[in-house]
Amino acid sequence: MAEEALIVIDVQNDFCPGGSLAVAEGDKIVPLINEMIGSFEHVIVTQDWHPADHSSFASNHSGKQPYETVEMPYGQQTLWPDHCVQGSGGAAFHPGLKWSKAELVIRKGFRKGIDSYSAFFENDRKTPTGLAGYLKERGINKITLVGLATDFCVAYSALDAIGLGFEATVRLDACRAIDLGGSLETMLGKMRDAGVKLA
Ligand code: VGL
Ligand code: ZN
Repeated sequence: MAEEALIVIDVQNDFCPGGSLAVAEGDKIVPLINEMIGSFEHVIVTQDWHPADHSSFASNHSGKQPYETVEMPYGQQTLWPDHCVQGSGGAAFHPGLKWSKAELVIRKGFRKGIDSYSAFFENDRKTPTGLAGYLKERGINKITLVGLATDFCVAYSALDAIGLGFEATVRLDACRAIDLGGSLETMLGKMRDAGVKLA
């Protein structure tokens, strides 16, 4: 029988109003996500989890500002304000998120030299996080994604899920976007074209 999991992406203080990489209304989705957590048998949460010297932070590139891009060995990388530093309050889940039921916490972006938007692969698009193996071993072939941000970590995760043969639905009412230079429209189009269900 098809098993289904809810994947809650990066609902962390730094992505909510008051955080260092705040997504507008990032906190507004918490009550809906809590309701959804209650109705799924399998719940997995992801946590952006960077060392303080992470290469995705503009502060670690002299002369660079947040939202500029740099060329990394694995390709183009957007630079961000320092965010979700391992063990910091900003990296903690939003205090209202009822995530205790989660059977797995996937941490990503914990290696200095490489960022990871997707819950499945790091930004070299090759290094797996282990999530696909976990889902496959547990017989879970269908996922619903919610969280932050729609146009980065949620979209990259959904696209990788399809590429790996999972059925993927993004609940847009339980996501909010950064929308950097049209990134929301671009990523919604890519998800639609790839066969991600947008609900
Ligand atoms: C994210 C930018 C940098 C996200 C994480 O969760 O969408 N965006 N790190
Ligand atoms: Zn990050």
